[in-house]
Amino acid sequence: MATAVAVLVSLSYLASAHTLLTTISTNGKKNGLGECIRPWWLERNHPIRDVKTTDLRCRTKDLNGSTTKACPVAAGSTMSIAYHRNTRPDSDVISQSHTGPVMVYLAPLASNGEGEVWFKIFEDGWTKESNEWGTDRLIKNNGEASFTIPADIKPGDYLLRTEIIALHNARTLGGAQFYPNCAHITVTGGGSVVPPGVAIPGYYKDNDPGILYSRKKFGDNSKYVIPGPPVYKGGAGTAPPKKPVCTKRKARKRHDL
Ligand SMILES: [Cu+2]
Repeated sequence: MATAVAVLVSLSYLASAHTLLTTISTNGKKNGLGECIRPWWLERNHPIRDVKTTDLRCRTKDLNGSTTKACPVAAGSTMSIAYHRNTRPDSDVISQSHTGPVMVYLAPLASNGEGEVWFKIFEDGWTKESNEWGTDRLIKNNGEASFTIPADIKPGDYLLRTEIIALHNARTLGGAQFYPNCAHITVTGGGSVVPPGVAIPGYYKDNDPGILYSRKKFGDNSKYVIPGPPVYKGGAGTAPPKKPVCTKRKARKRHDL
């Protein structure tokens, strides 16, 4: 009997050990709970486990975004997101067992996230110096992660897709837990760049080295590969890396470009 109770208690603990995007802070202001965020699932904080489902996109019941408003953000500015286990004000962030990377993507809102439209603007995996995962830092920062909106992207409305991948069961196929959510932002200022994107779902495979992964709970995870494309490194008015083009004048001096 005592054992059965203990099992029930631990099961309910596990069931509530998930997480969701609760707030975003934009232009120096912390928005309200759920403001500019696509409404959560009825199950709210439950993870996605299938990389092929369209729920991997936004984990929302508002599939076309019609009920979600957009928060303005200046291109080149720093904004932040916050994840919590639930929507209560005293909620913690995520179970400490749920270690893994934290990522942020953008896609033009007009695409509704469909097609090869998602480009990554932030990722935080494992760091050797501190032996910490992105989720460890999230827990230390009360659920918050900060990043910069690229300075050179085209202004307009975007879907901001946030994602945590919890790796505690990722050693088996289909064991990784995905915690995506989407917010709507209006990027002001900016430039004219529309960075190349990838499809979500589509780009992630269930046997990607960052998705099917035997996490070392204590020790070196430096071989871990964060899923998805490389982070778009525009920003600060600089153009994305291009093949150097030799003009006639430059070519004489630096034809080895
Ligand atoms: Cu969980």
